Amino acid sequence: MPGRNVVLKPKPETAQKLDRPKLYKVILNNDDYTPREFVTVVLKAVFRMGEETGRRVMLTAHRFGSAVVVVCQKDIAETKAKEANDLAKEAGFPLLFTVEPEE
Ligand code: TYC
Repeated sequence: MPGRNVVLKPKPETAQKLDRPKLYKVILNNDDYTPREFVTVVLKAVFRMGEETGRRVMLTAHRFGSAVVVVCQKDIAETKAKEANDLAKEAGFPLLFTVEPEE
């Protein structure tokens, strides 16, 4: 019978499960001054969203105060948030993206 003589070795004590990297949220924060269209442009340019998704996320932040843009590894989340904040600063708007750990 195939497989009959297979010996199943127990995992060595030292074999450790690799922890999944902790995930972080990039949060889009609402403000009263940044034009809606500019927020959508930034979401499209930095987070590769299409027009419809960008507008939906922008409107979520506009209506509820904030919106989760993406959940990813810490370094990526921080790089993206900085890129987006830099675009806002360059354009003279107070638009703010923040990063926080996912529960
Ligand atoms: N509230 C802004 C306005 O009315 C638009 C806006 C939406 C700004 C979402 C920031 O994250 C934001 N012009």
